[in-house]
Amino acid sequence: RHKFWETQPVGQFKDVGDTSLPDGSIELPTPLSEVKQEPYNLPSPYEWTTCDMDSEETCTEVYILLKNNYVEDDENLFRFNYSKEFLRWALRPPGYYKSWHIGVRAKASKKLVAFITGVPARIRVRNEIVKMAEINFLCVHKKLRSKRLAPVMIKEVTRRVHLENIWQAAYTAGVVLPTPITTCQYWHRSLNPKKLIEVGFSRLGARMTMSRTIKLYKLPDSPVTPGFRKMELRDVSAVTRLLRNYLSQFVVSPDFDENDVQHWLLPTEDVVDSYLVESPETHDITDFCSFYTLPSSILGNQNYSILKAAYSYYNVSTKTPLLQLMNDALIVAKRKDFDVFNALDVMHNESFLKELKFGPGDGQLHYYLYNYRIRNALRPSELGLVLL
Ligand code: YNC
Ligand code: MG
Repeated sequence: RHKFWETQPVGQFKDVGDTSLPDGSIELPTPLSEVKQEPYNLPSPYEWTTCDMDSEETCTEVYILLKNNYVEDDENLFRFNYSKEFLRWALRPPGYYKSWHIGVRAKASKKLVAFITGVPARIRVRNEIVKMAEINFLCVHKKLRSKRLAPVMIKEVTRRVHLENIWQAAYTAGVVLPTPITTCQYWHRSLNPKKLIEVGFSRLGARMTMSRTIKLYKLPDSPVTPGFRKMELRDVSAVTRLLRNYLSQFVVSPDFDENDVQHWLLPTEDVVDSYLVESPETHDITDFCSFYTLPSSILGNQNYSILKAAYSYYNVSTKTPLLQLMNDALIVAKRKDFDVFNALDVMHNESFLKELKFGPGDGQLHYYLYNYRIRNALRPSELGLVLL
């Protein structure tokens, strides 16, 4: 069934429910001298390239490849349109390896036709902190699909991760592979319902008019929580403490230090937004919320070409009710002109989705670990990890 994945150190479907297999590494690391030193072979018209994301020209090539060939929804109405700034942010976290930003070019034209990336991360699984690669942006040009290029790209990124003495990875996909650690659902909160309906993202509810729908999703002009403000550089240590403490309750989560928080959560214009609640009395940082900016191209609509979407990232409430905190996040996202606010049913998100008028999406997001077995799949609420 899965000619490639059956050969890989991942939980296999045949082993689901087998309690004799231990949790943790599936294969032991090999000495670095035994890691294959040369790249895997590509079909002869193609060659490997390492993509230098500092280069404006290379970043533009990657941007264009993904803009035209990356993930679409089931009905092919929308395609992710990650911005160049976003790609630079996503691919250059603390300690990143340029060698993990892997492209494939046509030898003749030098055109970029495929891409896959990894970035390093420390991921905690129960009590163990594991150095991993987060694998993302696997993309093969539409004209080169179904030629088994993806397995070669996955093997090559694996080889380059092994060369850095890292033996585990985390990734998400919309497709079912052997075997998910959990399966999540996206929920969508309309901010601009008229546009969402016009472009086919959502439908007018039964017995609803457009004006009733607009009224249903109306939000206040500004956040209601006293002390709610944008995160700043001076907040990094307080946010790190708050977030580390919060994430420790989940079975799988990133192990963020201050450098990671500065990179992943300090606001970057049109990439990531973070807000916190500073107690007006004690000046303690008690609550935190964040979202990233990921527009989608709208395929074949006369009036609109871009859907501006915010994606819930990491949120922590200790004093402000999570419902109120997330409503304030919706308010600032609306003020920033987002059309929709998306959230997975991970962490404590279930507790606000229905009340804040999110609706369930179609399509699921499966989370995977490479070379790390977890015997029993998690509930989405046990997962404290959001990948981009
Ligand atoms: C996928 N998304 O099952 P079997 S997500 C992993 N992730 O293998 P071919 C995938 N594997 O079943 P195509 C996959 N999609 O025979 C397909 N596969 O064992 C498997 N789409 O290869 C598939 N981006 O080259 C099958 O297929 C084999 O030409 C078939 O290429 C696939 O970034 C793809 O959705 C996805 O660009 C590149 O369809 C192409 O169809 C495409 O014949 C649109 O491949 C964009 C899209 C995927 C987004 C993502 C995470 C990727 C994770 C990869 C796995 C990482 C493992 C860990 C490595 C480091 C380890 C260490 C240490
Ligand atoms: Mg292919």
